[in-house]
Amino acid sequence: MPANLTPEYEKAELRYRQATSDDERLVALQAMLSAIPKHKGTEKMQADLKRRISQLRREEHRAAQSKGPDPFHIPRSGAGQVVLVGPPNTGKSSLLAATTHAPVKVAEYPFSTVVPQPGMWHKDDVQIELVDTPPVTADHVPTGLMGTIRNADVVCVVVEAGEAALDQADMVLGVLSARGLALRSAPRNEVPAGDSSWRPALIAATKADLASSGTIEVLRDLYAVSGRQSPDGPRPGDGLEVVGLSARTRHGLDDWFRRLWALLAMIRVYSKEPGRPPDMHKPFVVPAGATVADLARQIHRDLPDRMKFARLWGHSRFEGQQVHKTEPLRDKDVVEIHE
Ligand SMILES: Nc1nc2c(ncn2[C@@H]2O[C@H](COP(=O)(O)OP(=O)(O)OP(=O)(O)O)[C@@H](O)[C@H]2O)c(=O)[nH]1
Ligand SMILES: [Mg+2]
Repeated sequence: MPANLTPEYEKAELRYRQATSDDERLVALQAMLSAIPKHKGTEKMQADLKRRISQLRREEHRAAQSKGPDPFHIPRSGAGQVVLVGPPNTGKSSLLAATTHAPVKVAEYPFSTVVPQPGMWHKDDVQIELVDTPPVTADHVPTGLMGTIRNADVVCVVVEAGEAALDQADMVLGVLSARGLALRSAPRNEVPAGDSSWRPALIAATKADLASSGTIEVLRDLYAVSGRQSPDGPRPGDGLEVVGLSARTRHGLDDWFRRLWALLAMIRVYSKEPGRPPDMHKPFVVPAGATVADLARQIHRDLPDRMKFARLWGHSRFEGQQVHKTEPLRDKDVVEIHE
């Protein structure tokens, strides 16, 4: 080491050697550069310090860019997004594994899921998005999970059918209610725009293959849609449907889908060209209450203006009845639009 280095430089160099992160290394290198005596004898060292500083800056920049999006932000796709929320080990990931192709980790030990994982559940001719999440406990809600839950269209509380079911459900409902979120088994189209105080929801009691059927009935009685009567007035989960199911035997999965679909408040409508049979494999999925004009808009942006009338098969008085574009549609209607 050249003799003319200052104690200040040497201190900075010591900090560099003992640094445990790139951040600390960068700060130390900058301190070394500013403390080094500026003369011909240290020119090489100065150049070397500058090179190391710019290399570290480049690496930090690259790391910041590759950090990528927030894993707790799950963009919506499909007819609606359902987030599974529950205590550890209740079988949330197993439900995704049973219904989707998502790469989920199922394990005998608790806390096996650490970040949310979406998957598409294709059933009949429609699809809904399920989101598996890391578990919640009375003392811990993973950072970011409330955002995932609020962003979803429907919340499915996943508990184990059995003795612990009631405590598990109460814990989850309590944790959400403490953060300002109530759950109700009412369809999505009843949530007023901009209201984030409640979400459409239901309780799924899993591992029903291990439980006696009575336990699901007890839960159902307690959370019945008519409301739980308690001396303290309504509780956070009053008015919640309960569905019993098993990822292992697949019992109850169809019923679960049907109820989730009802909460999402979507309808499927089939389009048909004049003189041709309808395409019964690819429905248009529109919100409940949508009209013929809404369907037309989904087919082509200009179609609502161009269309003259439609013919309707399904809920109309007679098959092929001529209807106006303001006609509201029902699930499984077949519509033929005439320009
Ligand atoms: N008998 C039975 N076992 C199940 C069922 N569903 C899940 N299990 C078992 O329960 C354990 C936990 O399942 P997971 O799907 O990993 O549970 P999880 O809720 O995702 O757990 P965390 O991610 O830790 O919160 C595993 O050993 C599964 O095999 C079921 O329907 N029946
Ligand atoms: Mg899991």
